[in-house]
Amino acid sequence: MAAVINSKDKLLNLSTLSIMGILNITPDSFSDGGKFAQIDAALAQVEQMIVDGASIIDIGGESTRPDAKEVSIEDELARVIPLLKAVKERFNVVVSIDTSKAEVMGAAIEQGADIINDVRALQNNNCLAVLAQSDIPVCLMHMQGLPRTMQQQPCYNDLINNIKQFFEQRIQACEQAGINKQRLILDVGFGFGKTLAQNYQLLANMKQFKSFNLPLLSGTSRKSMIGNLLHCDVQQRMVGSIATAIIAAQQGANILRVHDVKETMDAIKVLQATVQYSLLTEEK
Ligand code: 7PJ
Repeated sequence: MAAVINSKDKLLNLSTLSIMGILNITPDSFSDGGKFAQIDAALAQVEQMIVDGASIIDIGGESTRPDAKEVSIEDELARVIPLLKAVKERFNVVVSIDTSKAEVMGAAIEQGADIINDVRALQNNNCLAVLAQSDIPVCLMHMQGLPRTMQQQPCYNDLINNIKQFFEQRIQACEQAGINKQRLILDVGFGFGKTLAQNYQLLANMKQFKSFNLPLLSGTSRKSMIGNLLHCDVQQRMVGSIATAIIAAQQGANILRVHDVKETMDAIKVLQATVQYSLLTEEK
């Protein structure tokens, strides 16, 4: 297992769990009028997430909700790059950029991004080539279909093995393009072309993906797999999200991508204390 992943000057120690805090940027956040105020608000959110225990900040400028409009390259660059620059100037934190566009990846790498997080696993044009030019880690996420239609009829003949096959193919494509396997992080992609049952089947079986000997990222925070189970809207999903985070951690997840950093960290500390103090008991 790659316990330590090297991202330029920073070492992310993945033998313990890392919390990746999600930085919300709303589509109209960066309309000219509000630009500086919005960046200030985002920086305040980043600072709070760092204080609360996040070691990675995930910045994304494209919504992958089924009803979301496509975002142009120009708009995505305008949303992400100034914020990335501002965060890198102000904080010494690992910054991940959630994008599927090669142009955004390239610009982000130039501006000091530490991780590229791609829900399309570098399948879009030129993404492999852009990443091959750098040496930063990349998260490859599994998605069946595309955001607009992915939830219509998710279909697998063998959920776990189909996703394993996808990872095998993407790892191979990366290696062929010149991206070392040791740079890769895997993510089963909760909510991306999966039914409620399939999402929970994946959560229960996350350990199986440890067979790749790569770090695993888990992103369940506030998703429909919680809302549809608990029949609650997005503001009421924190407790359910934390429950999934704990299960993912027990299943061997190395990075938890979450909105509620402080609350998730509290729950993780309880889990870690339990694991640590369980060693005081000798097995009979
Ligand atoms: C994920 C993501 C995820 C990774 C989003 C949302 C949708 N990146 N970006 N994994 N989800 N790696 O947060 O609800 O699950 S956007």
